[in-house]
This record gives sequence, C-alpha cells and structure tokens, in this order.
Amino acid sequence: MQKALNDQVLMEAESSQAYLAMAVWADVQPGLEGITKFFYQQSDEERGHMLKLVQFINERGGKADIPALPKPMKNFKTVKNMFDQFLKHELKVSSSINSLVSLSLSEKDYATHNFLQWYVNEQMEEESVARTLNDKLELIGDDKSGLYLFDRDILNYRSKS
Ligand code: OFO
Repeated sequence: MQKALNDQVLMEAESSQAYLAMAVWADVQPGLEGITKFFYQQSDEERGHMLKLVQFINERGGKADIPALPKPMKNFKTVKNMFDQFLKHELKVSSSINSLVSLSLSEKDYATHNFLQWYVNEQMEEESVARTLNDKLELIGDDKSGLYLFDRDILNYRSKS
C-alpha cells in the first residue's frame, strides 16, 4: 500500500507541474487572464493533494518518497487542446485513485480506505469541472467573443477544495 500511495504522490506532483505549465502557456497568450489564474490555482491545489498524501504516509508510520518529475507538456495548439489535456489528465488520476481504493480494500487497510474517500469526491468534482469547461469550449468553437466570456467567467467553475 505504501508503494502505491507513493506512486500517487508522484501523480499529484505531476498534476501540479502539468497545470503550472498550462498556467504559464495561458499567461503569455493575449487576453487569457482568467484561464491563467484558473491553472495557477489548480496547480496550487494539486500540490495540496500531494502534501496531504505525504503527511498521511508519514503519520501511518511509513516514509513518503519525494519523486523526480518528468517534464510536463508545455505547448498547446489551442485553448481547447489544453482543456482536452486537462480532462484527460483528470480521468487518469481518477482511475489511479480507484485502483488505490480497490487495493486498500483487498489489503483490509480500512484507515487508508477511509482517507481515500476524500480523493474520490475530489476527483468527481474535478472531472465534472473539466467536462463542463470542455463542453463550453466545444460550443464556442472559433467564436472570439465566446472565448472572451469563457475567460471572464472561468473562475466561477473552480472546484471548492
Ligand atoms: Fe489531485 O485532484 Fe485531480 O488531479
């Protein structure tokens, strides 16, 4: 279980880096202040998820392993392309959390199972936000004024944790 939790530490750290790279990409495009802020905040949040795991592993008598990180994707063809990557990444994280939940049950590790429920809920929220934003971008297509409104309103769609 400890090894699997440490693998999740890596995944949360990767998420934080991936969203930081998205924030930076958006930051250097003209007029995407809302999207930029969204991904800076998302990146901070993912670091929080990583820390929560690190502290849990240590509190339970294990030792968290702080990993080296692969380079994140830094360039995106379009805003839609970046949000596709965002959804894809969240789906990957959800599947990893689900595997951890199965493992905790098969090892009868109920404390970890209980701890992981927070991540299950978090992933449901984040997947739903990522889907909603992708649906909106689909609707907007190449409409610049649609993108303007999307960028203006995006922070209203952030998940709460
Ligand atoms: Fe860590 O919350 Fe999604 O990825």
